[in-house]
Amino acid sequence: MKTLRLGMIGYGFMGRAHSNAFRKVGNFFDLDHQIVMQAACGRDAAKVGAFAQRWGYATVETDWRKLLAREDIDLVDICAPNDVHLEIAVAAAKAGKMVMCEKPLARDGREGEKMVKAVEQAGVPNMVWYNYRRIPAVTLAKQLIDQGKLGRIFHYRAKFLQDWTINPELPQGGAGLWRLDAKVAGSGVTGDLLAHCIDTALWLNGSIAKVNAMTETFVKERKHNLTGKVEKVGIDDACAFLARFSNGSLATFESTRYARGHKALYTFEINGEHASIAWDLHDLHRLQFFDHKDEGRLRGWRSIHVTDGDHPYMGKWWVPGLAIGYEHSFVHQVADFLEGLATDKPASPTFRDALETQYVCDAVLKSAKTAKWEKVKALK
Ligand code: SOE
Repeated sequence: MKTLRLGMIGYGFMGRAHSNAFRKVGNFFDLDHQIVMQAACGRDAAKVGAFAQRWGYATVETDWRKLLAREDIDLVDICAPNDVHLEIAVAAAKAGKMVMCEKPLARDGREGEKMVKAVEQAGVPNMVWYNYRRIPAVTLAKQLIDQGKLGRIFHYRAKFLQDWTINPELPQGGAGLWRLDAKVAGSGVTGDLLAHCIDTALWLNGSIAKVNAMTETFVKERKHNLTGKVEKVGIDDACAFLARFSNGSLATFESTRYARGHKALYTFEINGEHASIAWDLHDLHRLQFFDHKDEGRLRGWRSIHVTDGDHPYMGKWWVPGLAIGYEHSFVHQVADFLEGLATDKPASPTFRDALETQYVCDAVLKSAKTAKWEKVKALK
């Protein structure tokens, strides 16, 4: 078995989700590579030290440049805020490291293009963590669509609703709240939440040709944690957009952090000529399926409990009927990345695949400004 020595950059929510995946993957999947938890990197020595101890990293770095200079690191995982993805990824590629990067790839398409160029010129394996693709029910949706069970697709409808920023006293910036700081995050719900919906949509239904969007910033000013001053809020708190896919289907996408009562309600529904499917993150192991080809008297929405041995990924886990959860989507992502290394067929989304999501986000934010339909830049 080959070893793959991991250097993790960042120790927040995603640092934990990814570390958990790297630790578990070898217990459940048959792989050619064994992950070695080699180093954790973060600016706060005490915090990153405690993180490294908890998750089993052998060493600690407080400067990512030092981590990249080390010869005992093969794979770098970027779990730091969006504004440093570009710089770290380009340097990691130049240092010949494999690179995994938390979503969104970058703050915008321009940054994303530089990242794609860097990993492709260096020829290093790369991947972006759009984890929801790898929830078994979502992967099953992909299989059903690819098998032609839905036929021609007419409609795609997606939402990602949260409610954690309604309080106007919530500050922006700094640890945990950089998502509210446009300079760091790039955008608000568009890059943070709709990016997930867009990634899944591109994967399930192909490219998006054009969009027409509206955004709103409900709380215009917030105290900034780093400067201590009340500053203008630059992110979109809510965004809704219409889209036309290249296959002719019509779509609506909506995301907000102001939907009181919803914590992380990601849902999508797809209506095709023969069948429809629907999925809901709050009930993530179920896929709703309606098949018009069923005998008329028995026709109806069926709720498939995606936990059987022949469902995607499920044969690797417990016994039929026992559900898995959110964290497993990350384990699946590592398993697929390693499978991609072993077979030389890179697992998706690579940086280049994820750049397409970035282009859609750019068009959405542009349309919200121009109040016009905007074309999505085509991925080369
Ligand atoms: C924001 O609250 C957030 O944590 C996103 O950043 C994640 O990508 C999403 O999966 C859950 O919500």
